[in-house]
Amino acid sequence: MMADNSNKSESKKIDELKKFQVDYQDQVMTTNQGLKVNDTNNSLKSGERGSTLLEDFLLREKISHFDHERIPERIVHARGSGAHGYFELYDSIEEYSKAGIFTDTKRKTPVFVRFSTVAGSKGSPDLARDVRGFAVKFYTEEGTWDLVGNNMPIFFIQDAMKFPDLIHSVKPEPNNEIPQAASAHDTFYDFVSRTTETLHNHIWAMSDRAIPRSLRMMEGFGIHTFRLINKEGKSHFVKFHWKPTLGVHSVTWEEAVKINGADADFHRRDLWEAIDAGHFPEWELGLQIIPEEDEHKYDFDLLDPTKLIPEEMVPVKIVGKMTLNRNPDNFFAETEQVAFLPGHIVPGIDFTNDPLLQGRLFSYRDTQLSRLGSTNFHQIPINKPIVPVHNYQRDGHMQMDIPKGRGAYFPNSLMGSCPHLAKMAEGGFTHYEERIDAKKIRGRSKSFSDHFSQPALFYRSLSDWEKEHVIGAYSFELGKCTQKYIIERMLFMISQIDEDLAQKVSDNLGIDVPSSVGKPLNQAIGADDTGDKHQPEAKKNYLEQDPNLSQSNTKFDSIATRQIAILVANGFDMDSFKKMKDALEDKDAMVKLIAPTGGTVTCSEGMDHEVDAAISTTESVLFDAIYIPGGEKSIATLKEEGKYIKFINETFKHCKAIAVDGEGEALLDGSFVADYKKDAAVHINDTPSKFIDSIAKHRNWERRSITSKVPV
Ligand code: HDE
Repeated sequence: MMADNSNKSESKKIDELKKFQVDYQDQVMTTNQGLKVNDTNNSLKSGERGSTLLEDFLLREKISHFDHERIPERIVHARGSGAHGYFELYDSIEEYSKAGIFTDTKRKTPVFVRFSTVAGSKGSPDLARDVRGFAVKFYTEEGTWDLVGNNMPIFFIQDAMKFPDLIHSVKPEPNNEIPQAASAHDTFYDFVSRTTETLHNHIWAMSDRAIPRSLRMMEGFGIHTFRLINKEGKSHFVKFHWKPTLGVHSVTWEEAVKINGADADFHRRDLWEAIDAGHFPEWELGLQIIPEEDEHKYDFDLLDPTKLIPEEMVPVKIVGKMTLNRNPDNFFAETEQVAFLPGHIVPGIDFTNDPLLQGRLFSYRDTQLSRLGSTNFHQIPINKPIVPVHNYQRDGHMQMDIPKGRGAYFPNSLMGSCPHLAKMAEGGFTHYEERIDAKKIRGRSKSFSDHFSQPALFYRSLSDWEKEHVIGAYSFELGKCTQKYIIERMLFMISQIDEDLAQKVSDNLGIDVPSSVGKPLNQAIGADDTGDKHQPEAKKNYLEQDPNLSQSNTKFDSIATRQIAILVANGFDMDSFKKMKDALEDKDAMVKLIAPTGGTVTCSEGMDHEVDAAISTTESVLFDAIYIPGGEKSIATLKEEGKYIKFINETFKHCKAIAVDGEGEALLDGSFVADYKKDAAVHINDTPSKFIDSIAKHRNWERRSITSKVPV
């Protein structure tokens, strides 16, 4: 019998082949000089068993190119995944910005996006507890605009000057290069516990935001306050937000640890497969717009990148949508060589004096010079603007253009001063004329001294299950530190955010929260020598909660692209299987058949179905839910293999949905779930729509009081 889903994969294979045949049709292999090559397997030797000859220019070219294939990885954000797409504007916002991308609703602006982790090396696993980079390159008709953000709305430090310290503390320790892609170690907590401004971003990093379910299910933020400038030259402050249409979802820490072993490329693969399958990831672009007059209206400084503007105070105005619809053709040429610079802006957008942003304006150009090796990095295809580039810059390593004419200076008469300056009507960039009347100082505004109010607001805004995850994360991370005084200092810092939180972490660690009674805070943390001129201020409470900060209030209306494992063996019941599979696929879920071996598996109607993974090659943590159809013979086979019980128990432990039909229930009976069949996300002979609702809810957190007992 013909395999049920083999037709699909066969035609995909043909499409793939066609794609490459078209691209490479009639191409003969050549050297880099265009010389045709007829042997690339054997070097030139003095006789069949003789030594290799120095003369072998083919060998030398091939090996030498290979020897130089690597470029330095990014010092931060080394591990990343990219995709192409486009941005569309819903309605013009010309009252705020004159940028074409914000005024022309007919445009489809091409974009390239690179998501990343921060601390790990290029080959580190995707599910590290870490901030995610969210960098977008807009190839606009007025030049390239890079919005180089993160998936958290605030940053660890307030001034660029501290960035090397922050990064040195979180990177593997310099003596033994341990640990890889992990913040859970002494040096990081030594720094964080003495640098109170880090605490806000740090508590976000302890939350589920740091372990996304998918890169497609996380928010993005420009972090800094920028400016929008309209055609009258009027400025408004703005914060940029990306809101994923699939909602914001995460895995648990326990899953993250296991996913890193089961599939270190989990996020990269997920992004690639979703785009490949035509489920294009989407984010809406939102703006928080603040009139210049309101600059000093808030309890925090708009220039302080460790502060967010609660959406409860300034709502996010949705202005457009970004869709990622094409995977890169070549990882190195595109994702590795893409160079984002916060300094790439277009008329209608401008900077503020945020001291972190100001430092970034220097760093990114500088870093490209050592990574890409040439000041001509903008000529690499992925970095090339879509508009023509004309100026008098010349030469440099790897110059790709051949500029014509004698005049490489401006003004010139020999070439009629061409290229000439842009007139205002042609859209030349002008800086916002900000009034400055100040003393030159090396210091920081006192308005940056409140370090506890917003971490406390964040924690208060979380639901109970999210708070439990934060407590677990602090406990895990500090539990990995070896120096008791660092742990104590950190516990003290946490107690400044929330005493109950600190107490719970302290209980888990078996280390008391130290008291600071009567001491100024800097002395209490032994930070008198940090050089910080201001005491961190006492915590304020200007907003009790912001529901937008909790993932409990995200979207739960879709199962699109969720991975559903169907556990089957020969003889599985075709009726119930087909009903469920069709219903899931109808809602755009990705259904995977897991069987005792690879190859095919035969259903009750004698049809062969292509297996997606043998049970020995996969793990439950790679799926969002499981379904077990009936079929006496199938279930009898599954019962013989202990890993299915592990699969079920783990799925239950991680609060995911489980559905079984007919004899499938018997497999549950051997598992921990046997006693919890009434659980809201355990479906026995239920309709597919009930199962679908449970998957859309992402997790059944109600279950979590018993999950620690599950023996996996
Ligand atoms: Fe970066 N950052 N950063 N950063 N950053 C880099 O530039 C830096 C900061 C962010 O996918 C580097 O091309 C300094 C904030 C992303 O290619 C480097 C400071 C935010 C990416 C650099 C910051 C970011 C980078 C390394 C403090 C969120 C990856 C490679 C002043 C708004 C971009 C490179 C990609 C990469 C410096 C702080 C986001 C070294 C000095 C805040 C998403 O130039």
